[in-house]
Amino acid sequence: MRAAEGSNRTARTDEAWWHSAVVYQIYPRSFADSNNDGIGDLPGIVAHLDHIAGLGIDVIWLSPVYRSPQTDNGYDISDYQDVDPLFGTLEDLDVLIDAVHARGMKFVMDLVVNHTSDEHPWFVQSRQSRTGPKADWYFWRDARPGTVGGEPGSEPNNWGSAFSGSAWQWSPDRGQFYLHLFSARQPDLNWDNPAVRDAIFAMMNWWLDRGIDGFRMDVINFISKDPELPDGSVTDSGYGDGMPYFAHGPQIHAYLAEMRRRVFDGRPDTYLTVGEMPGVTPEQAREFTDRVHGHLAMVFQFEHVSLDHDGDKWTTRKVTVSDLRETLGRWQEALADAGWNSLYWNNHDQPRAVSRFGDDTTYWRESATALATVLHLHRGTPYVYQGEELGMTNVPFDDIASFRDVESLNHYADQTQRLRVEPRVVLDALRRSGRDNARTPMQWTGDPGAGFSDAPPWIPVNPNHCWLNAASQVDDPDSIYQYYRALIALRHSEPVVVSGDFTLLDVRSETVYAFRRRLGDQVIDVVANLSVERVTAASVDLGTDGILIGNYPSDRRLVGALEPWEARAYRR
Ligand code: TEU
Ligand code: CA
Repeated sequence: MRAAEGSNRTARTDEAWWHSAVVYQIYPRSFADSNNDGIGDLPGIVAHLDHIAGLGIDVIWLSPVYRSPQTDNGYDISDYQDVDPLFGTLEDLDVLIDAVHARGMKFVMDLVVNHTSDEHPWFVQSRQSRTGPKADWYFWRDARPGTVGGEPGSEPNNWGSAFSGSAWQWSPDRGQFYLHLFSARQPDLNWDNPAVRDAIFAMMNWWLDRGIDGFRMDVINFISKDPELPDGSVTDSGYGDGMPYFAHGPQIHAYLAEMRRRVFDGRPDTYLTVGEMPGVTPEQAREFTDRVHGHLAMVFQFEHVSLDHDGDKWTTRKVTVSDLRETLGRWQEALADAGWNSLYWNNHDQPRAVSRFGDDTTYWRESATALATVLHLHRGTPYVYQGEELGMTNVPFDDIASFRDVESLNHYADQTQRLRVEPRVVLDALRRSGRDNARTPMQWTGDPGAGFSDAPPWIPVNPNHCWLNAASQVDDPDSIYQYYRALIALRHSEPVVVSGDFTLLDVRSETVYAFRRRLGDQVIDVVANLSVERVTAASVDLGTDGILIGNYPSDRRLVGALEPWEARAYRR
């Protein structure tokens, strides 16, 4: 860790609290198991809160712990106002919320209201009758005219599900199909029904009254669909792409504005709200996150995490530094004077960034810290996904039996059975892009269970835990953990990091990512060599003075050149 001590220059007063915050995402199944059933839980999180507080984190985002049959690991909820016994009780959650607040951190829950579980009483009732109380709380449609309901080709339209297969499931009880953009056990809610919105806003208010500080909102830009539900253009999957008809639908602004009005506006505090929005553009994000006219504090966009494939996540494509510069730079520019960016490399749906964009072998530490330097010094709110602060990597699963994720298992079945693709070919894709890469148990120690559990874990531990773990890093000044701590401290001590404008610096290099942050007379230059070659960078002073933070020891820094995966931030 090489950081100059903080200055007490003040940030701009109109900054929202989350502008200077750093968020830590917890995936509860994989964080810490306190009762040795091999599955992470709430008391396990409480027991490790100091690891997170030790980083200087301001906000914890907890992925779903609500009652759920766990088809999609909790993103399929059967009771929004109760905790699944797997994770504990509502009382356990209150203890966690209090423990987080006692450490000066805020607590954000995951809101999954584009769909419920098919075990949610709302759906159970809705399926029972076409005229019952919840009859149109979901998207029910008759079979395509002239077809036999339930037969292939009888689906109301040709949309494909994100988890392979059709987006429609036949229900013999009701004699109709219901829509599910994700698994068949995640039926989409019909937000066009005001009673659905009433129930959801009441539930959100119930949670805010329990003392949480905001929501991360799951695929929130999918809640308004084109009422015609027209066919989409057919893709390689053989199904139609429904995105143009269910992303940013006709009522999206009306429903989010109603949410803001009926849940957040009347309250004294301000809440962190981040909307996950696949397919959102910078222009749309600017509108959604405008401080005055917008509805959300920020959104999660997907452009930079889609650079290494051609739209189908199971394909692969080389990512260049200029791709990253171009994409992230465009988002910085678009939200420079209105709206606000979220900043992330990792989450529970993405493979580990150090393996994906970095080098998880020779330059593991350097690439993990270089990527972190670039991300954390951009303008926006950084998110750290559990294990990222340790440099956790993708996992070399060599057998389909090790995988757990419904998206990956459905894809494997679909490719090997329907298209007769070689299993090892599909396994390659799962190893590279599968979500289980992010979901292996947190590596606390080098012990057999990685300090996660003494019981066999629900998903295998990454074998590299024997050397890659928290115990070997938290007290090591040169560790990735300590480097994240220093980066986060910079955001808290340097107003320019929070409020400074952003300018990409053209250093005429294929592999150097360089930019400037400026706030009045405060200027910081960030230069990062995202390659294994030593490089020089034109028109940027690479001296050894004024270095705020750098991931190479000072005695190894060259004047005028950057070592492989070296990153530096200069106060100019
Ligand atoms: O993810 C939505 C989403 O965009 C992802 O499904 C993405 O397309 C895919 O993971 C890329 O591989 C949210 C949650 O984050 C995810 O965990 C859930 O599975 C999904 O919604 C359904 O709730
Ligand atoms: Ca447990």
